[in-house]
Amino acid sequence: PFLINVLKHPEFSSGKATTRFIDETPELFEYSKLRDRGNKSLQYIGNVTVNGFPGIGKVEKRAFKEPRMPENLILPSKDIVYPKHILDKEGPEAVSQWLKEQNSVLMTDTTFRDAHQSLLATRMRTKDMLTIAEETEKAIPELFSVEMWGGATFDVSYRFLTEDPWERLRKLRKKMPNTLFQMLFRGSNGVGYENLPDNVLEEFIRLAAENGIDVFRIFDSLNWVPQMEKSIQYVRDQNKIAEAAICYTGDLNDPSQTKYTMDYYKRMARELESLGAHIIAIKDMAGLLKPHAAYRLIGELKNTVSVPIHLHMHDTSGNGVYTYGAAIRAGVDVVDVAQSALSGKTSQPSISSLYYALEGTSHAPKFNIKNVENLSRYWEDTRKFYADFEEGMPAASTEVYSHQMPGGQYTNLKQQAKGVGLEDRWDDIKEAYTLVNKMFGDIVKVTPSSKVVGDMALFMIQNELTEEEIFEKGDGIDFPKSVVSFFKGELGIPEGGFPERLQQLVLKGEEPLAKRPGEYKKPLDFSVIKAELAEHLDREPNMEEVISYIMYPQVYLDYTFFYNMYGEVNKFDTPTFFYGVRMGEQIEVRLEKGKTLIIKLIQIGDPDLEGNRILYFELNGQGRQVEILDKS
Ligand code: 3PY
Ligand code: ZN
Repeated sequence: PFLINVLKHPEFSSGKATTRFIDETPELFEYSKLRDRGNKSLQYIGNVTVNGFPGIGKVEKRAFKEPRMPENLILPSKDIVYPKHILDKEGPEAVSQWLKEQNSVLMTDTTFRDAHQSLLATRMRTKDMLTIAEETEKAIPELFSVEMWGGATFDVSYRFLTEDPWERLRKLRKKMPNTLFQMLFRGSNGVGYENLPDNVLEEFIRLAAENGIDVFRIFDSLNWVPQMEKSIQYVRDQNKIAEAAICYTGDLNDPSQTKYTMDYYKRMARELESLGAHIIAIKDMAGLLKPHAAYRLIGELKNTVSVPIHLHMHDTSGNGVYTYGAAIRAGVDVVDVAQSALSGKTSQPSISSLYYALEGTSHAPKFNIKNVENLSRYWEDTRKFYADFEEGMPAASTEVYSHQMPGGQYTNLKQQAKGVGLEDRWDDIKEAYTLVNKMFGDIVKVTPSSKVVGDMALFMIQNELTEEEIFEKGDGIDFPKSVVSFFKGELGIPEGGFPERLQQLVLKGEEPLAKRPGEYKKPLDFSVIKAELAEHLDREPNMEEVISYIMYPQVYLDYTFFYNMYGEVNKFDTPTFFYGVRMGEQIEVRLEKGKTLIIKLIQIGDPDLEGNRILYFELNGQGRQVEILDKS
């Protein structure tokens, strides 16, 4: 391509070029770079057009309309208090204090994280968030925070979206400078599924804070406080808000409950407060907290600790707004909600439903509801781009009170089941999930412990194993890797310990860990890993890249490979990213200011003997061909 640029350059073709022509004409490199970017884009678009997108497969691209942007927003008044400003000026304790002084209930908007993790298998792209980011801050400046990072989004960005999650954070931060950014942090598992050395946790938290995270919701998947202690300290060291979460499970109203009792939650809240939590969260990841239980729990916690209480729940059962109402009457300080068009079912309750439910009461939120409704139209339209990831439940279902599956796991486990050809056995899988929880001694189920239960349930269905058979033939059974790791104590220790007989069958003589898993892990030498990654990348990586590589080595390398092959696929509009282009369709890709690719598909050739097809495009008015292997 470089030579072609030289030949085409007007100065060259006019015959006036000297030997120093190439050195003195840097725009040739620009042409060649742009040409390369164009080629990569055509390769990507050609490939999804012919072969489809992973998880969707090859489907005809539908006609999508441009999402409606909010109109006539009422802008924030001058005297609005942004908790972000309090944090930046006065520190996290001042935010805690401020929260407690508020009469109206505050809200965290989860649309950018948990809502799409729970409804759309975490596939929301940064581009679709950036489009609405400024408007969100303008429309609802009264929010406590926006949850937009962590949980499964980190892994999924790299693995399925070919996006850098750090870039998502930085770009959103720029567009929403006055909003507290909140992330979900899996305690000693960081944003992964396995225990990390303490110095990795510390470095991750430092980088997350530096790139823009203000509130870290820290939980442990077994509610084991020793697994949360370090993370709380590291967040405090950064002068950011350490929100320590207690995962809610079981049913506080059930008189036969002996494990997850009021005393249990109060004891844990006290411990977390004494470790320096600025806020205590009740994290009801499955949506099991019933209204009356919420009223009792929040009331008791408010009398037990002096820090504010933040309630998170999923609306799976359909009782979410009722539960929030009860919690708000009991004095909860903040609740998690999602924009209406991405709320309900396995996601959070709707911000606007809750608004109207509280209207006229002393706790009513202060935001402008028309603004909120206006914003939701954007999400109504944008959600359609992701229709093929809507694997969730069609309507609210009270079955969740039995299977207790977290909202964030529902769509993902369904995808996992589909991956092993078990999508028709979904009802059996849910039943097996309930059974496995009982066999494991009734544990807290949230990433990664929920994944262990899910893996075991899939394993039992796949191998047609009953509970009795597990106990009879357990010695000869090769249990899934995550199950072995769990019984070894690599995720910590569940309340009440492990069920002994099953532990023996799974471990087959191996000794479980006697201490916190992190105690066995030596600090990683970042310079060694940096050098190793530099070899792979052929350049010096930054610390964000090093940390990503530590947490997800293969996923990260695959991402860089894919990125080198296809370039900035994050610049494509979402329908093009998932479905490619239709014959004759013209799309625009704005690479940067003044550099736009205009792409039109002209023709798809028949496959040759190896299955390769030639696709004919117009790229900025010029004919281009790419060869794509048809994998069908
Ligand atoms: C996650 O860890 O990703 C969760 O959403 C847990 O609820
Ligand atoms: Zn959640």
